[in-house]
Amino acid sequence: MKLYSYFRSSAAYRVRIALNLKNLPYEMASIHLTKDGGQQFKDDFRAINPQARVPALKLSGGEVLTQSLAIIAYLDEVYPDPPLLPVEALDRARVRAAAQIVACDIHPLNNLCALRYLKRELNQEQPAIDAWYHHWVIEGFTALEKMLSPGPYCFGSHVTLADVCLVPQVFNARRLKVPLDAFPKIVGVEAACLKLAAFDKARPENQPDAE
Ligand SMILES: N[C@@H](CCC(=O)N[C@@H](CS)C(=O)NCC(=O)O)C(=O)O
Repeated sequence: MKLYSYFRSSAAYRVRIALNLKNLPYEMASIHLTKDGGQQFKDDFRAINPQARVPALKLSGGEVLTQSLAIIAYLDEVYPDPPLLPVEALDRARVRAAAQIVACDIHPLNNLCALRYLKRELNQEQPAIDAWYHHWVIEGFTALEKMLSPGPYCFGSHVTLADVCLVPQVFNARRLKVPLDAFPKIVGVEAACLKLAAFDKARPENQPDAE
């Protein structure tokens, strides 16, 4: 398999974690999201993902999957060991809700293209953009902090999709200097996850394209 990734992309980070948890070997193609005006916009990458975003995962048969949650769901269905969702429907719904706070409610508002739009099209200054960024992380993390029952992972002693989504979002929050003192459970989950090789290997700073 070939993963189109960028070291700092938190959506690609999710997929790297899932691939590692499932012990699946993959090669990596780095798509630099800012160099040359953004390599994601080049025709050769648009041919792989018309949405011009990472991650994309090319399977050994040549099919390409996009959208991190869809890729991770595919991996979980085809390579079920270890599972990324609990057995019970109610528990699954809780895990998915936590994952979706990150993937649907925080990340899209703070994504590179959204921030670029605020700056270029809406002429916002950097302090306003930073305030926007912090606002959506804090709003989402405040809810998540109440929903998690760490032990030591988001929902107990098994890593789930919620952890796979949360750890990259915490990385982003730290990078943009969002204060995390109000979120001890989230910070604790991050610490527990990063002790696992699958998470550690997936960290942005451990990628071949890290800067
Ligand atoms: N919902 C998508 C988000 C993918 C996404 O937006 N990736 C970002 C990096 S984290 C990207 O490629 N951005 C390119 C851009 O903003 O131009 C997913 O989960 O895969």
